[in-house]
Amino acid sequence: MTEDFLKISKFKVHTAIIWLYLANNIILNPKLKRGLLFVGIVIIGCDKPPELPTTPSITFESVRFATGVNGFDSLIVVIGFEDGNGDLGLLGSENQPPYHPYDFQKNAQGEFILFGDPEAPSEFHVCDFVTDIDVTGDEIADTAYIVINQNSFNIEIDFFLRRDGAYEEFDWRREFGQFNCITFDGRYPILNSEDFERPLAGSLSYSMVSSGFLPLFGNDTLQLRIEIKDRALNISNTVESQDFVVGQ
Ligand SMILES: [Ca+2]
Repeated sequence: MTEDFLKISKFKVHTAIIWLYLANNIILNPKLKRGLLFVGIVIIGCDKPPELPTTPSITFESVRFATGVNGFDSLIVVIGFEDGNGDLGLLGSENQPPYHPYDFQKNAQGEFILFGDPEAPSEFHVCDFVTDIDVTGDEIADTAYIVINQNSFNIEIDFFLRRDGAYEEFDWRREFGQFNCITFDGRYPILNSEDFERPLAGSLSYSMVSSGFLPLFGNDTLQLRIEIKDRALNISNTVESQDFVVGQ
């Protein structure tokens, strides 16, 4: 939080601590076990608004690996955030545009593209297709080509492996897409506790649970890159974690 913000926060300040378990929207590889995203938030909101941009801005605070029971380990990242109009957070039930999960892809004739069509990826990845759906109306189950709508998430977490001094992205969706569509992109909940726009600032703790961190990464050097969106789809700056090793 900036010094200016602290000065302004002499106005009536609401502080709330909310701990929420969110049903995640991750489809985890069964071998990696299913987990929950755990989001903890400390919010400071002001009725008399400081002049903050309406696009969210974030800072990296910490990342921590914690071993759990039965192999369910946690990677907990904490970021600081501020947003001038506080339109932060999505409900899990908000699946209407622009927050819908994916877009069907259509060809030049406006027809749905199905698996096997020349316009579709030739290799099957779960992230690229919806199966058992009758999109053509002929009562035949289709496998239709889709593109995931990144606006269905309001927090994006990208994993990078450091190898030979360079960072390479570890793309969960591509690594396991032949089996399951895995991502640690997700949703944090509505943060504004009042029914009017106001500046918000605070910390957001985002926990990713998986039994795959140690087997996949062991002594590799990892870095996370994180960004968030507000409800108007304004995208924050991207922050980077420090390098860390889950196996140490
Ligand atoms: Ca905003």
